[in-house]
Amino acid sequence: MSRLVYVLNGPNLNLLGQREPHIYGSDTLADVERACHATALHLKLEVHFFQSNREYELIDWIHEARGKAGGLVINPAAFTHSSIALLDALNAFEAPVIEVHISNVHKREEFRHHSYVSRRADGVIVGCGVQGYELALLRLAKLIGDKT
Ligand code: CA2
Repeated sequence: MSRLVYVLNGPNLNLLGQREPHIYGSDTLADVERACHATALHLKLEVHFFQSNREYELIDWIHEARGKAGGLVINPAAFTHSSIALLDALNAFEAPVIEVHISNVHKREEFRHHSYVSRRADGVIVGCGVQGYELALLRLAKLIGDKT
């Protein structure tokens, strides 16, 4: 299986580290990307890291990952709770999907408790801060298997 992993980030995550540090911590998305590349190196994975505020761009990246990536990590941000289109795109992706949320969405408002993406995800990591991305890569490395 391909050791290429797409890491996708949804709307407003470009503001990470700049606002609401009590909820999302003080690391920026650039810090998260650096940490993902470092972890990927260790796990012999290759990471392609993306963020968009536009639903269609996230969908296009999921389509691009089809037949190419061995796994996908996604923090769909607010699209988690609203987007059937993202769910449909993920349903057309054949390899493992891990959903990540930096905050513990279950401790927050009721509308954050439901995720369309969780209907497709093979694993869900919530409330582990930005470390959730590294945990997701570790899980994908396990699912993809050892480098041969
Ligand atoms: O906890 C998460 O990772 C979320 O996916 C983050 C989303 C939120 O809508 C989900 O319910 C849970 C929000 C991302 C916005 O990120 C910001 C970061 C810093 C400042 C402002 C927004």
